[in-house]
Amino acid sequence: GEDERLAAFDALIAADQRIEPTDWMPPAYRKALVRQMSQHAHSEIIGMQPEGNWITRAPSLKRKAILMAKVQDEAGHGLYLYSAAETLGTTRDEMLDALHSGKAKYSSIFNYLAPSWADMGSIGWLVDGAAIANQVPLCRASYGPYGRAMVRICKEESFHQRQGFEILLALMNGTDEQRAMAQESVNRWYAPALMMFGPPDGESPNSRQSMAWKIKRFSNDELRQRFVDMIVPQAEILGVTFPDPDLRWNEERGHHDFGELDWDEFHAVLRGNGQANALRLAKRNAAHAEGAWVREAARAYAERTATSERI
Ligand code: FAQ
Repeated sequence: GEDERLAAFDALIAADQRIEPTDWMPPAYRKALVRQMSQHAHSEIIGMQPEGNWITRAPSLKRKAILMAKVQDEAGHGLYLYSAAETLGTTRDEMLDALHSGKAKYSSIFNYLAPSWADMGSIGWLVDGAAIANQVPLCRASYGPYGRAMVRICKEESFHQRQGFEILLALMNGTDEQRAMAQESVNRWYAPALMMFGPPDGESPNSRQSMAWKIKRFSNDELRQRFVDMIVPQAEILGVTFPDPDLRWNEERGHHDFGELDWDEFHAVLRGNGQANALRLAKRNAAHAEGAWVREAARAYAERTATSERI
């Protein structure tokens, strides 16, 4: 009966075993996963835009090739995540409709504009850096298909972060103007990157249950702290500073203290009032419409191969 199935599920979670698509799971667990995984997939797909926009203007053939590979990786991450979410019984069309109609959330970070080349460095270093800090623990998420998708995604993110750091390092070793460009960009991305981890623990309605289910392994604030501790020494190597007068090492805590973030801005971005919400959604909808012929062709091919033995 229901009680036995719930007990079996709880026992799997308690034993740090994985829940697989064919296992029974509480409807709320399924719903929480669809929510997080679809938002995550959307973030990867929308996240292609700020960098995709720079491919034609990358300053060298090498930078162009790297950027193309990175944006392509992001498309791949979105596809693994949509596939993993589909194992929970939601369809790709349902998820995409929610994105295209503006109903679905995706990461706040992609609603900021990326007007300078140095932003390609900051996105790689800080945005992918935050993504890694958040996603490495997700490799151990209790839902099998999600955790397994995260393993490969994290490997690729790690390459992405290094390439971003290397863009900034090149600029910081360049002219005064290039150094200023790097610093100006870091100034803009620092706080939004910290907000990627989500609201403070006291205002995070989903955290407690997600941690009990071992979807999340650490709280938003724990991961944000870990990220700050990671990037401060990296900033020193680069020679950039962060725009936070309260940022300093706290010997007693063994961590860096940092200033309060502007959560009003975060909520405004989530409500659709960020710099680029409308732009991102319009571009995504246009890309989907322009891709209609590809979906049609794929469907026709699938139908044909289903009714013939061999093409
Ligand atoms: N933006 O109760 P919590 C990438 C929402 S990395 C927008 O704390 P939870 C790589 C949250 O959904 C970015 N919304 O929620 C890349 C919830 O609303 P809901 C993607 C946010 O789930 C790099 C409400 O606020 N990574 O794409 C944000 O326990 C470069 C209350 O929050 C992931 O999605 C936010 N920043 O914790 C690609 C990682 N924060 O759903 C291209 C997986 C919170 O109840 C270029 N996700 N909200 O309506 C997670 O780890 C979690 O979902 C959190 C939020 C940590 C994001």
